[in-house]
Amino acid sequence: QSDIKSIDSLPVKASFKKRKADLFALKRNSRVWFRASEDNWLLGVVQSKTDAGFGVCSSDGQIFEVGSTKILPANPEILEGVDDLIQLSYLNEPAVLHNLQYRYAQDTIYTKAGPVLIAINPFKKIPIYGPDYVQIYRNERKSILGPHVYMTADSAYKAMIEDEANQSIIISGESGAGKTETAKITMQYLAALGGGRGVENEILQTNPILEAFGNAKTLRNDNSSRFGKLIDIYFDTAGRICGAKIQTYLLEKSRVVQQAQGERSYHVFYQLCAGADPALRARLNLKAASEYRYLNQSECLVIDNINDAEEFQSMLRAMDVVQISKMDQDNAFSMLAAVLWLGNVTFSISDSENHVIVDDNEAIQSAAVLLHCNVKELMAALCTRKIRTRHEVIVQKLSHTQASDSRDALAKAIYASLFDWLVDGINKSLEARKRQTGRSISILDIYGFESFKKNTFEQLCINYANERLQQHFNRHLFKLEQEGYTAEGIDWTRVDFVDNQECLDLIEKRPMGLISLLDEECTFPRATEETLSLKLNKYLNGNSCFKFERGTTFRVRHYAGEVAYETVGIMEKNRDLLHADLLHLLGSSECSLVNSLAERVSNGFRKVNGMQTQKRSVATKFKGQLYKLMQKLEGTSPHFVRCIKPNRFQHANLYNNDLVLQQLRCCGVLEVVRISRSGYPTRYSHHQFAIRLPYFSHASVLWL
Ligand code: AOV
Ligand code: MG
Repeated sequence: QSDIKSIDSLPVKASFKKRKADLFALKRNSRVWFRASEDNWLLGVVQSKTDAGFGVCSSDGQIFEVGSTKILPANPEILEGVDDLIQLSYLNEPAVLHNLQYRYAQDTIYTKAGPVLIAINPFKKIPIYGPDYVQIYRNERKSILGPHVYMTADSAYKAMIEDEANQSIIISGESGAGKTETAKITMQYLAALGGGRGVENEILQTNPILEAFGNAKTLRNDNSSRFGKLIDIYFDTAGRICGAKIQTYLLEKSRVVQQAQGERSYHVFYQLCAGADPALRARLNLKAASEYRYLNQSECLVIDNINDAEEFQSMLRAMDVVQISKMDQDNAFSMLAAVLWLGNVTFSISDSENHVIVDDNEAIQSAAVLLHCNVKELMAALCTRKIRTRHEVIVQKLSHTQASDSRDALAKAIYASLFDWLVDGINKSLEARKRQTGRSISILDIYGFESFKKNTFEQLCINYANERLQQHFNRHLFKLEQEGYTAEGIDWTRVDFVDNQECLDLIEKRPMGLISLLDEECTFPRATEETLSLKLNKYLNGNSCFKFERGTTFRVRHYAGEVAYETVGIMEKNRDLLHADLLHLLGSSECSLVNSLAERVSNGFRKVNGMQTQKRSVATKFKGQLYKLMQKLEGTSPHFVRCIKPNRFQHANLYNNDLVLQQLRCCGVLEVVRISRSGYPTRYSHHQFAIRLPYFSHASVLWL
């Protein structure tokens, strides 16, 4: 973290001058923050000025000698726990932290930071949601209650109607900080505006479905989103919701076949195993979750306080509401069971060259039945590979590793295409039915920044997405704001901020960025993790955001901290190959869902030498998706919500100052407060202003 600039140094010159003036103003009995030890700030009262600094009395009556670099003015008591950090007279780190902690201790989890809403995860139910609260925020009595996501949702709604412009609510924060919950609360508010019974309810019910299929327990969050999601909510001329559309981003498919110890695969598998009724169980030949290797390998089958069987019932009800037919539901469950049985498929060595054959057992039989394909053909497709030369077709036998990989590739392809199929089905149901105004509010909830002990391709993609989002935040709140002042010739002291362009360049610049180099290496059949590491080291070592560590590890300095990535498995995940034989097999299935899944998979592929190769690598495709996402967001008026995680243990009533500070520092919220405080609260062109005049409140008109 040492590389990330402390807010006290921003902006360098102004703050230095201001600091000196602040210190000079400290008198006997001034309230101050002083640093008793590293990063531990205490509140005290100045007793005396000394040559070296100050004599300070702490709140428990102890006297400290404090050097002048370790003391900061504290806000008067009357400013204790203000609604908006802008109101603080002194905007130093201890003051901001104290204000947030003071509020958090009273279960006031929302605080404004200028234009940004800060939401600190309470990790417990707080009674500030539901119809009564919706009414309050809707009826403009929000000033009684203070900041809330309802307030943000309401501002977006009003701005959409009044300015006739599309809006976006962009929710960011680390993994486990509360983005998905916040997104749901926002959706609830917007749904409540329309009465909440028709399409509004369908929109809300997409959440339990998508969470079942796209969320999983990780070491950071019991309900971690493993895909990104943008939902556009459309409104009709009466200002009511008339439909919605969901776009998803890069699902972490490796999780289907492998998870870190203590993590789980997607919730829906455990839900199905625990909650299926006897008839479904019999049809799928379903066993307990502990019987499936894809689920038992990580030694974590249950989540505290979660009943998978009950969740399954809620999910079924949600599928009914969203009008996914019973037949489609049944077919989807067959696919899930097929994936689980595939995971139990085993191989035995069949000859002296260590080639394998598939063991003929319950696993392969069940998988074939569920996929509606011929078991002999499935066995052949898993342990051999047909290679077509110009004159003949050669059947190549596979080694144990190759066969296991092709089995896992099949399972991943089925699951990922099932997920896309489900999203398409949901979108069909949500299609706008009434006449639209073309106006929408989009809510963005992606996977948050992640740093584990071991990080690989998935974390690189997730953190890259967060890096992009951070730039969008910076652009809006710093660049555009300051450019606006400069363009209008307004006298203005620049506020510096931590620009993350360099890190983005490192990842996406062509031809020498991480993604380009990775893609290039992926085209060499003989490339290994070592050759990839060498290549990255050769071309990227000069970049200040990149550090080659040793062997197959490299480090990237992200805006939110440094992360060590391993190249192990990165190329396979980026290539994401599925052998043509397996694809043919799915295509030949008698089940229309399996056929359509095969079609989805093959759309992303092209054929090279009998091998299905991705048209574009996974990372490049993701880059394109993110680019489109940003373009779309650029066309909306953004509302930012920053979720903050108060502790690493998902515990209620536990507030770790350092952790909060680190998140505030790296996301630039404090600089935003500085800018907004010195900037102008509203800006309109003369023309806009003249048109909007009737909307202005009395106060604004008087001011005019
Ligand atoms: P995330 O979306 O930011 O992480 P979640 O929204 O899943 O985080 O929140 C994690 C957990 O925190 C939830 O399961 C709740 O238990 C709790 N929580 C969050 N917000 C609230 C709230 N407003 N009230 C009560 N509990 C809350 V990730 O998807 O891992 O980046 O990928
Ligand atoms: Mg989430």
